[in-house]
Parts: sequence; structure tokens; C-alpha cells
Amino acid sequence: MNTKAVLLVTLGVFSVVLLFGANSAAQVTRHYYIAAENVNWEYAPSGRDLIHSSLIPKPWTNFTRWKKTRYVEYTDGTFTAPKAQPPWLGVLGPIIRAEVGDTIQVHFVNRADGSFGIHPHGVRYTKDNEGAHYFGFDGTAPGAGAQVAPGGSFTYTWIADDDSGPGPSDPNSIVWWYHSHVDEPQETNAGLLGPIIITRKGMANADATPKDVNREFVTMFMIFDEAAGAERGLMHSINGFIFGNLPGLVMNLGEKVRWYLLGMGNEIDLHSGHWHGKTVRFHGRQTDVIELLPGSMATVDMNADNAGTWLYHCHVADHIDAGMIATYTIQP
Ligand SMILES: [Cu+2]
Repeated sequence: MNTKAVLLVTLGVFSVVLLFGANSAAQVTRHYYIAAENVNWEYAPSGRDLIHSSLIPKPWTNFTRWKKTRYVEYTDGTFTAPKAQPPWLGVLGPIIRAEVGDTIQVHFVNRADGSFGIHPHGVRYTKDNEGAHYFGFDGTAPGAGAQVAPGGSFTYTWIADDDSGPGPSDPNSIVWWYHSHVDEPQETNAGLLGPIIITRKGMANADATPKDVNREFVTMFMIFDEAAGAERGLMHSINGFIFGNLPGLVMNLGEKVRWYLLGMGNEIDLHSGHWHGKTVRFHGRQTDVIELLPGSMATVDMNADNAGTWLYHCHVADHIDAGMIATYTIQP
């Protein structure tokens, strides 16, 4: 090899290292430590119907506390220190975030008493990382992460690819579901569900939150069935709270606020989330009602320029009576 050839080979190796270096610098893997745990859940922590300033009405008066199974986030792989989540997130599991191009790793531990897993919507995964238990028509077996036995663990790897992120007419971040999917109806009703938020490439802060809004809220409309269909156990909740007990939907005057709305549940779970006080922008139009069916996901933006405390409720008549109501506050 003459001197010229050696120089060319050296330059070639150097540029490969440069390219690889640039790629690996841009590669981000976001780790989440999530356990499934049994909890006692209180749907009305104040003990009151705060909307009507009265007792919780019948038949729920003495039936606001029920056993649930939740996704609880921890700070690291020792699973000893729970990570605080905003009070408004309620019964939902932690927000799993990524920017398009990122990899998500969810380290899951099952501390509950059934076989559970985590199935994500929206993101890209292999069969082993699908987190759903079923057999295919062609005999395809469930993937490795389909179900995690009590005491077991599994690490899910998901990719936030281009098709996971906002489309051309979407806001700069959008919401997706995650939930357990061994016996899906039973497990979502138990409380094993939460949000994934994917931010457009180049529009994310270091923590993957979107740069173009001041504040975000996630609200889920769902009737949890706690007593085999009996009315006293039908908890018409937003994030697991009823009759005005959803805390912390507070923003400051002038803020741009992104609301992520989710629906889940059964055939009675047709909801229409409605804000008093302000409208929101949804796919280029203004509205103040968002329609939600089970499994639905919607992302809307609000200009919080009208100070006050305002109603935020499902517009289905029976659901209003049953307490699917909250309030939000725009501070002056
Ligand atoms: Cu409703």
C-alpha cells in the first residue's frame, strides 16, 4: 500500500467514526421504571360533591373507595423510591415521553397478583415488545413480554419512529395509550393504563416535553365498573375522580396549554369532554367539546386568556348526574 492509499483508508475510517459519532450523539434512550401494584383508590378524596357543595349523592355516598391495580413509577431499577407524579394524573400510570427518533425502555416489575404486561399504542415494537397476549390464525405464539407473572419482570423496548410522532396537521406533541393486555377488559378496568406523549423531532426539550406550550394536562374519561355493573360501583370518573374532586388543573393567565384527552372502557363509555370558559383548537378548528369513544386519543391546544375557575365535564346527561365533572382554574 503506497502512502496515498494509506491516507485514503485513514480518511475513510475517520469519516465513518465521525458519522457514527454524530449518530450515537443524537441517539437517546429514555428509561422508565414501572411496577404494577394493588392500591386502595379514593374517587372523592374530599369526601364531598364539590360541584354542588354537598354530600356525594346516592348510590355512591358510601362507595367511593375501591381496590385498584395501578402502574406506579419508580426513580430507578431498585424500585424503592416511587416517583412523584402530578396530582391531576390521578389513577393513571406515569407519562411515558419521547421525541421522535428516541428509544423508550420500560423496566416493568409485576408486584400485583395476576399476570400483567404493558401494551403501547403508537410506538414501534417487535413481537416480543408488543405486550399483548394472543395467538395468531397461523399459530403465531405470544411474544416474550406478552404477560409477566406475579413477581416477574420484563424490559420493553419501543421506538418513537416517524409514524409515532405528530402528523402534518397535528400539534407538536400527541398522546397515545398504554395498558395491560393479557385480559384487556379486566385490566384496563382495574386501572392498568396510562399515557404516552411523543413530541415532534426538533420540538422537544431535554425531558421530551414540547417546546411550544407552557403547560400540559392529560385527562381520561372512563366509567370504572367496581361492582359487576351495580350502579353504586359505576364510577363515572375523570382520571379516577368524581364530583369535582380532580385536583390541580391550574394554569396561569396567558399560558398556552396543551390538553391530551383519552377515553377507555365499555359500550357505555361514549364521552364528550367539554370546557366552560375557553375553547380549544383541534385539527385546525375551534371547539369546546371533544368526542371520545373507548380507546380514543385527542390532543388540543388552549389559549388560557380568560381568568377564572371553570367547569370541565362530560356532556352526556347521565354522566353529568353520575359525577363525571371537574373544574379547572386560570389564575389571573
Ligand atoms: Cu361521559
